[in-house]
Amino acid sequence: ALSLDKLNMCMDAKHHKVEPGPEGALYLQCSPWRDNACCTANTSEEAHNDNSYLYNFNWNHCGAMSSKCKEHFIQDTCFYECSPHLGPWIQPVDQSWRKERILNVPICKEDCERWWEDCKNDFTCKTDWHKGWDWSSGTNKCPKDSKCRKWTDVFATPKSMCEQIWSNSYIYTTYTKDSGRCMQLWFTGANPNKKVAEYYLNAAQ
Ligand code: FOL
Repeated sequence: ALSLDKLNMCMDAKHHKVEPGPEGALYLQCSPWRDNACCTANTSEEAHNDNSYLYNFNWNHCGAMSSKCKEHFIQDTCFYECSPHLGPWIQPVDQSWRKERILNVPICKEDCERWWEDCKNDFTCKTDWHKGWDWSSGTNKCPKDSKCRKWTDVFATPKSMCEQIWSNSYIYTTYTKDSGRCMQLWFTGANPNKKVAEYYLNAAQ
């Protein structure tokens, strides 16, 4: 948070750049952020790997995650690591691995719903993927007191998934991608989220 410009800044977290800026090339699903990004090219490439060095996070903790579901987690990682327009939702946090987090970012209805739809035949053992894993092997495994369950038993609705999975990083909205009132994980061309951040920044005063 070296920058006072809430519309163009990077959070002080594990892999974020100090300031946003252009990256010559970002990898595959992160490429929409290449003109102005908080992630480096290396981070963007790692975002596409299982058990990547970013968080050693194991998507396959209840058997192999389907590729269509994983695609959304890769996109979420790109959004989280690369977005330069999250200023209105950046909060200080007392965690060993980061000093700032995002809280209640309004996610577009379609992005949340497609994510849930594409994961609904997968399995998981936890609602909050930020806390409470067994890390004794170096990667996250389901804790002893948990069981792998159908996605839809763990997350009954798209809203519950989007809000709970990263401990309220997102808030579900009924705004659609064309509304200018919600943040898009999936976009092509110019980043549509700057205008959304501008709206919420002004709405807050
Ligand atoms: N995506 C979004 N949208 N928001 C996020 O906050 C986010 N965070 C991550 C990835 N994508 C995100 C990072 N994920 C641990 C678990 C997950 C993780 C980072 C770290 C972890 O080490 N959990 C420990 C507790 C650590 C602590 O809080 O001190 C655990 O108990 O499982």
